[in-house]
Amino acid sequence: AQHGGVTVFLTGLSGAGKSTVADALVAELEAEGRPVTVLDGDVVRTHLSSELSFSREHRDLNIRRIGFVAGEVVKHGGTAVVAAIAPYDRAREEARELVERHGRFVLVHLATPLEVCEARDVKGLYARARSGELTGFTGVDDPYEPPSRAEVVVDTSVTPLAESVARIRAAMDGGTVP
Ligand code: GGZ
Repeated sequence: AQHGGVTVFLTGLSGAGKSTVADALVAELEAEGRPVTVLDGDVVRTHLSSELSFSREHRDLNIRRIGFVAGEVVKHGGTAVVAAIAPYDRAREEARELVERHGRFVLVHLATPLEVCEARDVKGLYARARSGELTGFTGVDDPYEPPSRAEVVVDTSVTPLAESVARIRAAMDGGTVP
């Protein structure tokens, strides 16, 4: 299928499955010969936002930077996949505006329940947040605002990975010339 630039923006709590879904989506796109720019929160915070904390101001600045880079990719007809907590609706909508000047924006809310994310606790961060060793952790003592408008909503505790990817692909392809 022919396609213009598009950004898929995965938002959700730590442990919601953002990186897992992003990896599977990226693998599928690359297998089709479609190069992808991946902007994973963890990696961005190492290379592009290393000086930033997890204050609201810094989280918003992080998402603004990601939105700008994604917009540049989309401007040139590329595909960007973002995986970031992005807890504030206004910052996500700002990213949408930066991208939609140049192409399509697909917001995917990974709405996996907090209890499930916490039970997974891949990096032990929820345990550290509950014990008070780590403060300002999203979902524990820092807010997560659910998206006011998301093109796709997926709970990874009930939806199989392949189905999540298929639903995102359908949203990405919607409106393009076959
Ligand atoms: C949330 C935190 C925090 C706090 C460290 N709150 O699951 P992870 O570990 O591997 O990914 C999370 C990552 C969040 O970075 P983002 O750039 O996606 O956040 S934001 O969009 O809000 O800017 C988590 C880890 O960093 N981490 N401290 N206090 N997540």
